[in-house]
Amino acid sequence: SKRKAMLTGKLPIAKSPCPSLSPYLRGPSKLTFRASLTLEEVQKENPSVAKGRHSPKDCTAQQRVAILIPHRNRERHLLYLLEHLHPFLQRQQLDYGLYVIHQAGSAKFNRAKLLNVGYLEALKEENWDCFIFHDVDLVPENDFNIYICGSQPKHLVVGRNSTGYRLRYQGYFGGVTALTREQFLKVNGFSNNYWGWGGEDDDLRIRVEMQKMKIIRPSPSIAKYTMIFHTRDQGNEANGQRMNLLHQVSRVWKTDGLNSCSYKLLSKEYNPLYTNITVDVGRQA
Ligand code: UD2
Ligand code: MN
Repeated sequence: SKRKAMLTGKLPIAKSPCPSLSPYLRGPSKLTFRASLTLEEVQKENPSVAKGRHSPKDCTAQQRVAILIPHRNRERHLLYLLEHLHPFLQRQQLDYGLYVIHQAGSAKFNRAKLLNVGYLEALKEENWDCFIFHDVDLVPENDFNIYICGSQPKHLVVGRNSTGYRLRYQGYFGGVTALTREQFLKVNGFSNNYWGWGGEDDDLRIRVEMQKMKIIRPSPSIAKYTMIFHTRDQGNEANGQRMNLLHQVSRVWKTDGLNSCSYKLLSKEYNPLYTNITVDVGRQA
């Protein structure tokens, strides 16, 4: 192909690494969510995204980043997230892929297990360096909040509109987090045993701390999100077991996680703006 390139006069030019700070960043933005928005419109606005993936044209990104979004019955939120996240990630000059992990059926929702599935399935396609575990309803407000991984696990949501942009509590690790492939493997991923709302994020924090890793956060002025308004979903009622489970982390983490994540893959669809993985994660024993 080198020969062919010479014949056609197009010399293959080695891309240089992307700059440490993208020149396309804009800073804070006021987000809007238009009721009449359609998927077709968002697709039109992102012609260079295919199968949910995109990489910078004229430089080589430092990391390959997979964005994993747990999902069921939040189509509207997903649409708004796609609308805002794709241009945001492109302005950051990332080499990224977006995965939606959709829980089939009506059993209790299991956010953590869906994210384990996302990690395992995404790695079958590409050796991603970095994973962003991302709620469907959180839209980043400032593109200086860079979606790449660091030497320590990162928590990217310091504040959001609904909590006055303050950290909810010390050690809070919910919403959007960034761990390298190795960091996530080291903690054996999330627990698979949190059915319904709450606790799974604290469980991951405990796993991270047990490995003597330290959670880092961007500055509060940057790590800001808008959470699209919602009430508690049907099928995601608060998990009454969560305190008990949190007391057992140090005992069970080695055998409850990525290495014990069993599921039935029902379908994998390549949409223009994301890969959709529909999975049967079972139900609470
Ligand atoms: C908080 C955390 C979230 C998680 C949750 C407890 C923040 C900003 N987020 O979110 O990360 O720890 O508490 O489990 O603190 N989902 C669906 N369909 C459903 C139910 C949930 O798609 O029927 C997904 C969706 O991606 C959603 C996420 O799960 O954003 C978390 O659920 P939530 O938004 O109802 O919980 P919330 O806002 O309290
Ligand atoms: Mn939410």
